[in-house]
Amino acid sequence: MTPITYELKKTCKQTGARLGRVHTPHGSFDTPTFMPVGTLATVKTMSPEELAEINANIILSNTYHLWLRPGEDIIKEAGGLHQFMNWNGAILTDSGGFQVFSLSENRHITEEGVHFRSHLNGEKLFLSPEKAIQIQNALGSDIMMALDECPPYPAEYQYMKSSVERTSRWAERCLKAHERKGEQGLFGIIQGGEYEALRKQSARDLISLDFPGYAIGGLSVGEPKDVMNRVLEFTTPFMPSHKPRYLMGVGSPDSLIDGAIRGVDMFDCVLPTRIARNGTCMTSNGRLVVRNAKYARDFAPIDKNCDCYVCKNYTRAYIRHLIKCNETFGFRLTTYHNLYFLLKLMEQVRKAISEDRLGSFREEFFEQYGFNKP
Ligand code: PRF
Ligand code: ZN
Repeated sequence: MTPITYELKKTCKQTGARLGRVHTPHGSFDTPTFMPVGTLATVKTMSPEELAEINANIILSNTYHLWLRPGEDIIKEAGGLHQFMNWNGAILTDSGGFQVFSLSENRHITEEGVHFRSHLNGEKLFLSPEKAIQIQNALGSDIMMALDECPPYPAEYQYMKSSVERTSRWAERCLKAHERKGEQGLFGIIQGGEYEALRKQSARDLISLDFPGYAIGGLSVGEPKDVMNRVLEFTTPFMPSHKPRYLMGVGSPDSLIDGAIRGVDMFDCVLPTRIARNGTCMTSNGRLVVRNAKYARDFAPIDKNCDCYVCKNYTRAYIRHLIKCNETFGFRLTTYHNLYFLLKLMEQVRKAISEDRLGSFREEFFEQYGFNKP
């Protein structure tokens, strides 16, 4: 029934990381992969043609934002989100739960759903599991996400337990409300914070509902890196090996590698695109703040080891100048490079898995990126 399937190709003998392929109604993609974020039906500054050029094959968009603007009815009328934005690759939409918790004021959670005010005009709104699915059915994304609650870090065990239980009940309601089961896949989201027993309970509840894929939510919410790694280490073994595993909101190069090593297949994050618009680039030698004065007369590319369109044609000095002057083209260049860098990193990760050397790749990458420095 579900149009989303996962093929496990092999696991890395050195680390246990998974090499796989996910099939969707809008093409297939190799995993582990990174999904660029296109919140408002655009990956900021990038055309769909440019996304295709850097080998992005799945992007993420947001139910919450598209519901508020332009409204899912308009997107449905356009023929769905793919047609509306002219993107023919796969699209995953987040359910809106997390955005409501992070963006809106005066939110109030009940068993029915979450009451809150629009971050745009203060209008009173209500998002329920049924509503989140109705909007995503109208958008026509390939992968939809169930409505969940992502509690802040740290949260008390008792609060987290009742939250996990509600998220499970909401997941069941999402599944019941889903009206396009043959065309769109719905993923469940495992919560439970840092508590192993709750992650286990959450995974068990959701697995009994038989989703075509599972996400790990509630991480990268302010906890230290070693907590995230530990949670991943005990959570992924609770997840089925024949379905994709998606770690939500994670996109720093070190966390992508460390997540893959713990069995994660999909990641998304605004990090590469957001820092790009602030003049920060990801390079093989770590972050480079190209707006800094020291690059004013630096006519080298952003990353001498990068073979992207930007690094082949433009200098640090030029890009710095554009960004200092708030010129749109500057943001396009840094965004293009950062996304290229992360997608290329994931390609290197997949190659390392196929050759059973992801552990060695991690060591080399961390050394060069500067993560091993005290
Ligand atoms: N839930 C949902 N979306 C998310 C998260 C979550 O927990 C996170 C956590 N980092 C990012 N995006 N629905
Ligand atoms: Zn580059």
